[in-house]
Amino acid sequence: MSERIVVDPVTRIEGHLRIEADIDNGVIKDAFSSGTAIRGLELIVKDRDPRDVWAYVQRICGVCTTTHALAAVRSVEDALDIKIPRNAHLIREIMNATIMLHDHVVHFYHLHAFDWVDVVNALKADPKATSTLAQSLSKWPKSSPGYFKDIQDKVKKIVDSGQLGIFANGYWGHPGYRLPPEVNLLAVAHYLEALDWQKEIVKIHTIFGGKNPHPHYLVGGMATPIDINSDNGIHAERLMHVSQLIDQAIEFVEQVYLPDLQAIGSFYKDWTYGGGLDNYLCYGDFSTGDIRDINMYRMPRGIILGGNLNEIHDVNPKDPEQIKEWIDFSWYTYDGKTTGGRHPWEGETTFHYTGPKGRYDTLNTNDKYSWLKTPRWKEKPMETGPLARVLLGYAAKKPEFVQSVDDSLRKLNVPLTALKSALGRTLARGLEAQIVGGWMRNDMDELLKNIKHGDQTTFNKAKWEPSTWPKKAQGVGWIEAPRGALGHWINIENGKTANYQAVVPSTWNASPRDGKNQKGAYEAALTGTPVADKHQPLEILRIIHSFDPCLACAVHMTDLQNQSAVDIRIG
Ligand code: NFE
Ligand code: MG
Repeated sequence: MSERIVVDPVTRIEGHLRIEADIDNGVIKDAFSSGTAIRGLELIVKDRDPRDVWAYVQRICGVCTTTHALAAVRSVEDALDIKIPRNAHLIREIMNATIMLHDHVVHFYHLHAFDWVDVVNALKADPKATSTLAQSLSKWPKSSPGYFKDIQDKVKKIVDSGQLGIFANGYWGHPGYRLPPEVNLLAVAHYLEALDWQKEIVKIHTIFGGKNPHPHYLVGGMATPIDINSDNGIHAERLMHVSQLIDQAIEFVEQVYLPDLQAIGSFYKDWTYGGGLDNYLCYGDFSTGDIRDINMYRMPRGIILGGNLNEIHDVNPKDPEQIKEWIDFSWYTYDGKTTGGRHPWEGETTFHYTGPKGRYDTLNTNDKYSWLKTPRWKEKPMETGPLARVLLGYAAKKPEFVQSVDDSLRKLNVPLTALKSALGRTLARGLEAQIVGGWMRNDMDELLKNIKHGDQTTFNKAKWEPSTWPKKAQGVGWIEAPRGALGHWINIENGKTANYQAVVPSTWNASPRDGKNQKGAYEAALTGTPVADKHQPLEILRIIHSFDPCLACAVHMTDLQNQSAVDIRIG
């Protein structure tokens, strides 16, 4: 007899995620991922000016705070065949790289590390031994015994107060924690340092996009002008500031984040759970040429099926036979029907809530059970995100990916298959942060060179006026966001937005079953995992957090009549 356990809400994520898992003899036999709250913005942009859409849909999420705006401007520029100036392209690349690094570091330290790191156990560490360990791992200067003693005192004060504050509600002392006290203390110190670091790197957004969260974009380029001799816009001093911030960001990734991943990972090598589907999807991104030239992508593009790295299948978001969102287990209808799949250009956002009313124990997972739709590639479930990108980059034999993966696997002394796990996904995030950091440096150098040669252009106004547009147009804007492949599909009619659909990385990964009863990526990753203590399901958090869920992104639709659809109580 299996027993169903419920984790709701999953914390240290964005949005509302509920996991139900059937446990039999201490092992997860089946799992269900449900988005329990609705919000969002696909309907809001209907009939609006396509040039304004980015500003609305950017508000889908404040975590991947730049990605939806970028996907939106790309979708409109694709529909209207608008080319943007080189400088605007470079600035967008740098801004996308900025969110990638910011998000990965924040995810690791602030949202995920405590699934592996026991804060309370850090009190047992010897600060001197911690210092010796830190100096053996990296040349990062903050590593003296006194420094770690201070951190320990700080943590002790918090623990003694009985109010753990930011450390409250952890499963401290759980047998699943395996790090020696010194590694725990090192990670806690870097948790606190990363809090400071993350507020610095986002200044790149404030300089290029005016603010963060939600920096400004523009269809046809970027909104903030470059004028190196002025006091406004992007002048010389600000460009130097960006340059410095990029160097500092790369330094932190290389001297703190990556060594920590290696140090922590080495103690969990045999905890190999959380792999899952073995199908991986990437749209590709970070073009060194025009953004619609897929041959110039630095980030890989394609599909891996069944873990076969010897064959990469093409992915085309415009092909109606490739990408469809299914609703068989989602609280929606298509044209009055409760099942079926649609390509996003034909997509529809109509609610059909059939779940429990009021308080409930478990969901009826034999029927619709989530506000997320179910995206599938050729009717197959896919994992998207850092692990997908690193495996695709490896399969495509992109030198940076091959070198980075081989190096880190050698250091950990584990095979390539070890990447297909919760910890592998977490490591992949660090590896791509380093790779993307290098691209960001190159793009900034090219931008500085262009400006030095007198090119300050950031906006192409050739097709700004709707009178120059065709009566009907369709476009897709895709991007590799921190959590994976993101697509925005737009239909433009008579100068207005006729339909808009966003299919988001967390929608792929957190999706419920499809019409063929196939599991989504979270559900597959959980299945087969042993759970030591059903009252403290640390293993479930480890696996789910390794995807860095964002349910705000994944369920971006809203009830325009303000009707209550579901009652949620927390605590
Ligand atoms: Ni709200 Fe997002 C990212 C997007 S969702 S965080 O990354 O796009 O998966
Ligand atoms: Mg959507």
